[in-house]
Amino acid sequence: MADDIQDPTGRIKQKLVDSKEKWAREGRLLTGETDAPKRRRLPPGQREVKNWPVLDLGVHPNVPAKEWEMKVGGLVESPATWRWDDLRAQPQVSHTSDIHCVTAWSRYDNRWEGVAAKQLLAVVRPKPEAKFIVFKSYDGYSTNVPLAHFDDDDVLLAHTWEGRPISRDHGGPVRVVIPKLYFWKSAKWVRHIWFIDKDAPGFWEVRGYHDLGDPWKEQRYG
Ligand SMILES: Nc1nc2c(c(=O)[nH]1)N[C@H]1C(S)=C(S)[C@@H](COP(=O)(O)O)O[C@H]1N2
Ligand SMILES: [Mo]
Repeated sequence: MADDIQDPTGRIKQKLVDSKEKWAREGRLLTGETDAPKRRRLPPGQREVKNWPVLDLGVHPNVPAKEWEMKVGGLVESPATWRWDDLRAQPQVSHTSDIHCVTAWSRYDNRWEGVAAKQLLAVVRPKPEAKFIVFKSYDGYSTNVPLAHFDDDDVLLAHTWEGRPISRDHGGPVRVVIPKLYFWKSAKWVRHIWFIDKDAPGFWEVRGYHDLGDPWKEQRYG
């Protein structure tokens, strides 16, 4: 497997990328209900689905669990490289949460199992100047979040969904799950977790998507 993350734009579905950039320019799907109360389970402009759509750049990297390797570094006291056995040797947690995709579907009650983000943070210990995280994936995808949004009880490095290993098309063997943000922030096939002091927009963020992506504030586009 190539060691460098390649710019994915040569291999991805360019038409899909173009049409999503167009959506961002036009503000497609925006309702303007930015003050939707949290007591309503469905964020503004979303509809509930019972299936689980697959959304990505069209490249599904084949990363067998035994070959998966994740580097965690940047502004941390104790950089780490986790392979599958290292991940499984960490304390395992289960958490049930809703998925909210920017393309307007939401899926309730997904039971994830994996390692809590808070556990990873306890292991690598971010330095005080670390304020943001960039995730990089085996398909070349990247996405960014403020450290404060990763440091939450419902955030997981997940390997299991509904009691079964996460399938390759949904980002197995290991994906990030950040339920309080739109699902494009949840990197599939996660490969690097990098702690940085200044924000660095990822694949969709540089193509017109919102930098934070809070579904309750309908932060679809930036
Ligand atoms: N590595 C990687 N992660 C990714 C993506 C991607 O293209 N590559 N797409 C994002 C987007 S836009 C969405 S909506 C979700 C979709 O996850 P799913 O296919 O499991 O529903 O993955 C996110 N994580
Ligand atoms: Mo998405």
